[in-house]
Amino acid sequence: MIKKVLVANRGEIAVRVMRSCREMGIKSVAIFSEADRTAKHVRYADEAYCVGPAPSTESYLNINKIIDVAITSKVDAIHPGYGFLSENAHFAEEVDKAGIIFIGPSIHAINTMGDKLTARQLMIDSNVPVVPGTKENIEDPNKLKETAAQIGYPIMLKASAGGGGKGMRLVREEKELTNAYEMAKSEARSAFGDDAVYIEKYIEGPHHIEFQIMADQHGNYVHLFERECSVQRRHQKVIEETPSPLMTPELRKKMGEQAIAAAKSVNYIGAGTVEFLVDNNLDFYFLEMNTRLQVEHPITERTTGVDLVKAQINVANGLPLDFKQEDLRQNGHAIECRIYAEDHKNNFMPCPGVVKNITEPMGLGIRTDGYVYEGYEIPFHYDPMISKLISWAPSRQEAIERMKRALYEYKITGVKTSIPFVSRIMEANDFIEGNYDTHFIEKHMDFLMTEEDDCSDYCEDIALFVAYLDYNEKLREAADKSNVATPNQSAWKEYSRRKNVIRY
Ligand code: MV4
Repeated sequence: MIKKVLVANRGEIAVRVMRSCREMGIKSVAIFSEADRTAKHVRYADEAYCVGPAPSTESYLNINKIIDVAITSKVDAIHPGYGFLSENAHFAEEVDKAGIIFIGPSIHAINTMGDKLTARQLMIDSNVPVVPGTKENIEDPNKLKETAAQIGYPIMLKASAGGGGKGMRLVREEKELTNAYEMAKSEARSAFGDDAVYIEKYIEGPHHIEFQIMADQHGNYVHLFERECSVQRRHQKVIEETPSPLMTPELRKKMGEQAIAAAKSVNYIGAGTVEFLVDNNLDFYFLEMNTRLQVEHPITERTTGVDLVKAQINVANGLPLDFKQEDLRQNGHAIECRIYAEDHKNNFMPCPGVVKNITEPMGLGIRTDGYVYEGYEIPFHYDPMISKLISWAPSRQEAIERMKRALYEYKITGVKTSIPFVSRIMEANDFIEGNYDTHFIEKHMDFLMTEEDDCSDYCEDIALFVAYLDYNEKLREAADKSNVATPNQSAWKEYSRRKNVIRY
């Protein structure tokens, strides 16, 4: 049985994993870079070891060093979190060779799903719908035109080694084809060292809907329903919610079955996510499978009641899943807003720096998974996501209202954050009506960039002003009685009036 886990990650996900370990009576070991000595995951863990300098290639991606630490600290297992080494088959192999449990799927599953052409072929063989297109690497430029014409424009060129939007090119007409093909190929070659490229029919205005799956070592497979992830900007998710406003019970059943079929085709074990594109006719197509725990897993946890990290550890221990498909229900509605340290008014530039004040939202139906604290310096070396705010309520409308309330309570000073940007999304009619697809952010950019002149940043100041005015009133009364000059209230009055808070 696993008694000690090394978490090969940093930030909010490292803390998230350690929290479940603590609840399970499992000791946790942190690794950290020289830029992360004071990081929250280091403080939270039972033990912590430095694995190298700040750049992740020398620390969080340093396989040999991480395995050294795992051996020295005598852990039974390694949890990779998301990003970094989480989908690196070579790492999983090295962990295995060291006699340590990798909390994740098999090397075979990581490799198969990591190569998009192999995954596509496997889905075709398993009768899981894929986007119409080619099954092979397009090597002959002469065949390129012919194949593209057969599929019909617009088409997409995709790098087999890509995924998540990397090495992708949209081609609307034949005259753009050759150039786009060369670009996609050379981009793939330099980014992945693999220039295999294939063609798919382009799906206009699709939804990105993914299914959470969970499998144990005894052949039990379940899905934990969908997450709607269409609110993205440049392939970075911004908001996720479950259930999807687009979903019907029939579609959910069909997609859930196909997600399980996709997982079964690689004998998947543990937590995984099957991504689909869904078009306007509600036809759906397998896109890729992510062989890790995902950033947005908490919305699934909130609606199903399943602790996914705990389930991952139980599966790694060889235990059977302690729930069956028919036990699972989607209870209410959950929304996640990703909070980035970035300046959306300056082209979404990352904004690392020292956090001066932080007040996190609390109360009914709210969860925050974060890691920054007052005085903490967000390093510029890593992902700028600093927390995830999750709201839950019985209905979607109430979950939105609750999210707005929580965003109002959320105060971070010292660095710019995406709190105003996501707050604005919660006020957009198309979002409120559930009427959106993957083009939502670009379509509503003007609206999202315009903040209303709200006073939430000044609330605590305003409370002080009210107290001051009371005090001033007493001074005035005293002054009237004693015939001395009256204190001047006009500056305070003007401030309050402009902020539209206190009316006289
Ligand atoms: C597509 C597509 C339309 N048609 N494939 C982007 C991320 C990568 N996983 C696949 N992506 C897309 N593939 C075909 N055949 C549109 C996208 C896409 C997208 C997908 C999901 C979420 C946001 C997106 C934003 C732009 C494009």
